Amino acid sequence: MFVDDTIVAIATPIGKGGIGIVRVSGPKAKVCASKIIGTVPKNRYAEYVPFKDFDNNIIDRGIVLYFEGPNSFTGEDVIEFQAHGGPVVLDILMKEILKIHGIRIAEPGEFSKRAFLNNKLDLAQAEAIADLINSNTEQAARFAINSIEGKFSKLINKIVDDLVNIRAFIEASIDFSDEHDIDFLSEGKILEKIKLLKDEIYKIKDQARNGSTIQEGIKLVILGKPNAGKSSLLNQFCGKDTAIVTSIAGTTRDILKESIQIDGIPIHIVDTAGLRETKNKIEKIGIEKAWNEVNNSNIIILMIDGTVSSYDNIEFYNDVIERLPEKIPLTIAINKIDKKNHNYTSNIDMFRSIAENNQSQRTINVLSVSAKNGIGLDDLKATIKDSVKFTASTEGNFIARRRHLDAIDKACIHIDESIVQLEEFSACELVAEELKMAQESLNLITGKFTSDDLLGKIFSSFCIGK
Ligand SMILES: Nc1nc2c(ncn2[C@@H]2O[C@H](COP(=O)(O)OP(=O)(O)OP(=O)(O)O)[C@@H](O)[C@H]2O)c(=O)[nH]1
Ligand SMILES: [Mg+2]
Repeated sequence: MFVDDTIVAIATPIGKGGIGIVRVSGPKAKVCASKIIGTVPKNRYAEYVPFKDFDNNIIDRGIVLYFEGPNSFTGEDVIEFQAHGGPVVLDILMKEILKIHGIRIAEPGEFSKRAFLNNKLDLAQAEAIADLINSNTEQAARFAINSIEGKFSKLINKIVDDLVNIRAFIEASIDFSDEHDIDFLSEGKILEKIKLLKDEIYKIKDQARNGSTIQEGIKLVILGKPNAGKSSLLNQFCGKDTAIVTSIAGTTRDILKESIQIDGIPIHIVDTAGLRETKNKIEKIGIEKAWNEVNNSNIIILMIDGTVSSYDNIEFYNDVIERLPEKIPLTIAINKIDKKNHNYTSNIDMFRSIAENNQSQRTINVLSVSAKNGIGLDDLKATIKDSVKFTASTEGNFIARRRHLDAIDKACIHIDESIVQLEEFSACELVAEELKMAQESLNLITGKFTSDDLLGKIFSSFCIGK
């Protein structure tokens, strides 16, 4: 990549600290070193020197590091000044550097973007840097470093290579089918290869789902009738009184959100207004908001008050279930077990029987809890973890984003379709076309062919100086 301008930014966080780093990358890096320390330092050696302004006054004294391109993070000449970590001293240093013609302040993520454009890392690796910096759990950080090290990209590149080979094989068999006796397709070799590839990509898909769960977390929405104990459950989950809890039906109106972790998985819990027919304008809006939260959730907990008659509860359940998307796993929590109410057993029996006779695609779990006293909370957590199909393994973990999952999903669809075309219609051209589309989709992950728009979107979410 050819760039004219040199960029500079403070790479350490804003605030006071022992050390603050100002990083410069681009063709003027050496000029910058000459202006600030009077010389170009030796490549890859740490030197303790005074940093000076244009009038030769010492601004600070610190370590300077020079990384000659292309052996630097960005692939360009890079100079790093490690000064004392005070906002004012770093500001003075920045001001002096910005006096040099051709040097400007870096945009967010611009160092990483240059590293990507200079082929120092691919897009999945660059994104993983931001994910490592932003990780909130140890597991997320460990997954992210694996992606930076190229674990994810390697798997994707292997599939892409295989796709290229199979396509070449098919095209050869189309081109030479008249001249040669060997018919690759009828020998089943290609089908075998594609099926192997399919197994591999589905495995990667599971791993990527784990990676995205760790990165983005899962959204859990608590639904139920007024007074069922939804807010009590939210409070119990996060260990504090986030929500107001009263015995007045219709206490919660607004959506309340809290994030917790279950074994390192971020869970974003949403407490909602109790669902019922109401004329109250405020409550109505609250109920509408509750339904809006449902569609993009990963899990729903339906809170049922076990002390209410099962007749009332089934009526409510039948109304609600119609509106819940089948793909979202449902956990029915029968609450207030501590009350030892005579209705409790019939509620449990009824909902267990619903779960056992469930004919739909939906996963349904039924649990006994007391939101007030925390009874059954561990079982509830285990069920949540099971529902998202998260399987932590010691190897093969990497961080992934929604966009990576979408690309893999798309590739899977094309690979499945290629098998159909081959098995049912022996349509070689269409098989090749499907495989090509699978390949293109996977290339989006590593950024082999990526639009400027997407790059802009990805890198602008990075922090400044990275
Ligand atoms: N004994 C007992 N009482 C509970 C339990 N869970 C909730 N409650 C009580 O039930 C009442 C309603 O609890 P909330 O948590 O406010 O119920 P909610 O579903 O959020 O209600 P709305 O916000 O009105 O929709 C309160 O008086 C709680 O103390 C429980 O497990 N056992
Ligand atoms: Mg509530």
